[in-house]
Amino acid sequence: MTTLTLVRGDITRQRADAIVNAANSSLLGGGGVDGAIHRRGGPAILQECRKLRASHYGRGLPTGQAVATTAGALEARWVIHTVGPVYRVATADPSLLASCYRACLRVADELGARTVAFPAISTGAYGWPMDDAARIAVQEVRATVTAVEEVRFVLFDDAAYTAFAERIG
Ligand code: AR6
Repeated sequence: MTTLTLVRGDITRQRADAIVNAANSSLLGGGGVDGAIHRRGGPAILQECRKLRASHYGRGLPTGQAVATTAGALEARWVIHTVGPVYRVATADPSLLASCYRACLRVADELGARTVAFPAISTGAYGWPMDDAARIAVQEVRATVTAVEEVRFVLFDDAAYTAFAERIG
């Protein structure tokens, strides 16, 4: 059974088997969570990302998919990179955001990870409304069959924490 837990904090400070990066399809870094992970984790992460681009993702990692690298200097064994959808009112597709959570848990199972820390994917630069993102995240994790024992949502501010807390109940 998977336990869902919540903490307010910085995902780069988490001790977990795997932490999830809200990346972009280039896998070459960016701002927000992505920037923080690469900064704190060091160059080993980017090095593996470049190799993955060369071997598998020349056209970029598609939205909703996930792939793992080393966690470099972070207190985790792996970083699982996923690409959330950009929120646009008329065309926002919740199934793509749900797919990020499912795909990360599938990769975690392949790795043998038992604890996985997630940020609130797509809710920063990609603009997804927090309440809706929390609903999708909690619903999808609960619906996914996985050997992961703890899914920890790591929320950066009070508003995000409250949104997730209301969904978890
Ligand atoms: N720990 C936990 N949560 C954080 C942290 C942190 N250190 N930093 C920010 N957040 P974002 P996205 C929260 O923008 O919306 C990047 O440039 C933040 O408050 O990191 O999926 C990528 O390269 C927000 O609630 O990810 C992509 O181009 C949430 O994490 C793009 O941004 C996600 O914000 C991805 O955008």
